[in-house]
Amino acid sequence: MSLRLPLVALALMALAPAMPALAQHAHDTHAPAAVTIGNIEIKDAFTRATLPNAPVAGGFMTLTNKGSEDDRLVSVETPIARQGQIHEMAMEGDVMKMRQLSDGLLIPAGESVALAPGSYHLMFMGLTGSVAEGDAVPVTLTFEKAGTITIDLPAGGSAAAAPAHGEGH
Ligand SMILES: [Cu+2]
Repeated sequence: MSLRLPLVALALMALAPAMPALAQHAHDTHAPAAVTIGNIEIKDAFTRATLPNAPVAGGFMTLTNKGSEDDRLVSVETPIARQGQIHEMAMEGDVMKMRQLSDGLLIPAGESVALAPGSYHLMFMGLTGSVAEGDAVPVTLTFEKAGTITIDLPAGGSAAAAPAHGEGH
């Protein structure tokens, strides 16, 4: 009995710093936690449901380099597509087009790079099936320095502009 009170007190103290965040995001019961590999933090990852027979799907997330050296996302693979590519949007004449980044995507030291609809994104080429809202699509990311990690991208609706349960948008 004499041990119980101190343990409860410790548990409360441990929880206390997290409580304002919990209260603020009380609705985000399914919020994907940030994932870290090496110095790279991956947050707010998501994909979008595809229309029937769509040939491609996109992948979106925020990558933050917490290290003191630049890193680079160099490749992406997923079992739902024959090939994963890293794309940017760029003007070609008057037309905004997407283009593969053959040298990968630079993530400068200390900075965040957002992969978002209309901007940098992952592109899954040659889908072998369709993506339905609520699916979790496994994606393997390889960084030049941080290494390789597989994460699940939760699928939002076909027009989702942000993770369905993301934070603070
Ligand atoms: Cu693309």
